[in-house]
Amino acid sequence: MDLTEATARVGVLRREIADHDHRYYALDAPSIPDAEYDRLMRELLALEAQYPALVTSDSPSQRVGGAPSAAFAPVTHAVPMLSLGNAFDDAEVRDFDRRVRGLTGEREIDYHAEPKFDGLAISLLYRDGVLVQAATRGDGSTGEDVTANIRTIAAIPLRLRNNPPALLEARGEVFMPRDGFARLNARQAGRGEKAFANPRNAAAGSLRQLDPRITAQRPLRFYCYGYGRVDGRLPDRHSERLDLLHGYGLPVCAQRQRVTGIDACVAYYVELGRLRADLPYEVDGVVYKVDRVDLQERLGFVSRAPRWALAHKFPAEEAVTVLENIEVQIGRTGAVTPVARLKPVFVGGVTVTNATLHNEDELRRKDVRIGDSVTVRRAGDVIPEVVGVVLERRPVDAQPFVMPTHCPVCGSDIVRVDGDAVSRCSGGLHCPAQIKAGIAHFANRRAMDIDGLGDKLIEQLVDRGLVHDVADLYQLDLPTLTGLERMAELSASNLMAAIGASKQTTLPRFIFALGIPLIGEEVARLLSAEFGDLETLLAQDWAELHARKQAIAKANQKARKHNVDHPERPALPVQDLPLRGIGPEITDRLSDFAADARNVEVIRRLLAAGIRFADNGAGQRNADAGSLALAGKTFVITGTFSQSREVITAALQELGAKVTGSVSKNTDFVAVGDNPGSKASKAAELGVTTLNETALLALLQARPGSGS
Ligand code: 5U1
Repeated sequence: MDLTEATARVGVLRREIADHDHRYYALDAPSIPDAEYDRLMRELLALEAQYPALVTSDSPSQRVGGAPSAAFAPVTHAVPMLSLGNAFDDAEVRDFDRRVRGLTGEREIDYHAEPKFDGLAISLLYRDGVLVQAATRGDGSTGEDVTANIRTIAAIPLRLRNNPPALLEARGEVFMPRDGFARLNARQAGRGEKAFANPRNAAAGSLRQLDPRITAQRPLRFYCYGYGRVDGRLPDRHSERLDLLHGYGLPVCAQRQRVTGIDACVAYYVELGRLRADLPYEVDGVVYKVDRVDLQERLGFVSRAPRWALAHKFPAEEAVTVLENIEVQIGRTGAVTPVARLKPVFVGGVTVTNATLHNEDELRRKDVRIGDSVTVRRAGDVIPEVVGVVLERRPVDAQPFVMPTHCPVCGSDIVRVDGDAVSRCSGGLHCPAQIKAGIAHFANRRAMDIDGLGDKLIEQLVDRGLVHDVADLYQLDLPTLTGLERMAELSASNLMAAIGASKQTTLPRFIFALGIPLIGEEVARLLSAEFGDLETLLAQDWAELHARKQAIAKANQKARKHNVDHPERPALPVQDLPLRGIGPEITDRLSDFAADARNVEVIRRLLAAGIRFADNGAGQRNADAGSLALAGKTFVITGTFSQSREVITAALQELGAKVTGSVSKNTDFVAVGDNPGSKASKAAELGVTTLNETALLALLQARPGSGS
């Protein structure tokens, strides 16, 4: 291609890439697959490498980040960047509305309600539609020039569209979405670098990099929520002004809403609070703005905050408190989880007194000691966790934790088998803690779904000797239940109905409910699809099956070699490789389970109680699978780890991840152990995030309920 053709082609590619960025980030409506986008970008990069004179500063190729600088230059804001007054309850919100109505003389106010993103305020200056300067808020009058870093954020257009005014200063928030934050921290751990405490810190740290090439690798996003200087006429309402900015190509959050009156504001707040944990990014509240700009102008400002806007804050998701003690909890498979007993602290909307420390290694890594001040996090419905220690507040007599040698519930030895990430109580079904946890797992929403059978009730049922195993649940009657503490007649009959309803289930749910180690929901689905019914599954001769599997794999390998050598007469592959995705560790656990007469007897009693399977669930995805921590993520495993590949696969699948055999652009993570194969280099080539063993375990253990 000669220079003239290359110039034309580069122009086309830049427009196409900018269009796709706009569709993806501003319209939330991508129109091509990632691989096709990457192909366009690679073509542009190749042409620019061939003809360096064609490189321009607004080329999408320049998002990779330029040379590092020594410092950030100060930038004076022509229009000060204001802060917001806060409200923490409804009464303060209603006071605000009363003030607004009083000062404007309006009977009712139209507000614009928006999520308050937990990131960093940024000003973007566009001249003739081209991004020329980006600055942080700083003290509101003077910020720092972060143009080089901001230019690396693909969500921020380098050039506006649709005839923007000659000068336009857009304002908004740069933030890091939750999934990108998790990936970044896994990568940090993999490199032995410090993890970021939360997405806000990660976003701030990423923007304050002197080397834009580092910022370029950070998954930052941007939403525009306002403006500073704008030459030219603007609509009369804030909501319409944001529509206009959106039309110029700036991403504006779709969750915003124009509402009338303060009751509608509060309803918006309640609804966003409900959605909060499921949003792809963190929000710390809602911002209400008077929508009519003439009223905004009449209201003006007081001490650097507008009288026409208010931040209605959500309860904080993190708080600092004192860790008063560390005790251990025993899970259904005997896993010992250290639990922090905390000085009560209000966090994430509830008072928290306990938080998980995950396991002994995690506790050591964070160097948590009794007496420390710790940061506790509770987001959404997840189990509160200790995020880290506030070292500056460590008292001199802070005590390191010593792992008990015996189970605090049944007195059996606590053992840690080589290669196991956790210590376990060796008491098995003699340990009441394991029995209770097993029953709670059985009753879980994703297993037999027995509504109303909570931990306190299970505790009473086991401690009073009314239930020894899960089959006993189906022998309970109404008089027994009403005789329990805090059990009214209505709750008892509801529970009886829930137990009755649980008898009609599916085979995957039932297999999962049995709580066999390593058998998560995904493996349970594979097993039911493979074997079709429980009897066949339990009657398997696993050793024979493995031998068959190996023989088939060998025959197929031979056939592949034959096909290469003799393409003219290819051999047919041996079909029907049994036990796909299920290897010897899982089947060992299954055969151990099936070999234990007590388990067979429990199953017999469960079936005798009337448990029936509607279908084998083959090909059916669990309705709740999407809510799992790694749902939708694809992993590839290469190399050797301290735990077998199968154990790792099962743990990933239990969190909703898919584990595949080859690396592609669609792979989210490649777990790289010792002596990795070509998959590791393929990951590097495609820019897929890699995780070493520490990072992988951190990812698995950061999830409540994993590893137990
Ligand atoms: N969504 C949103 N966040 N936020 C932060 N809007 C918004 N507006 C702000 C700030 C500081 O300030 C203007 C009201 C001045």
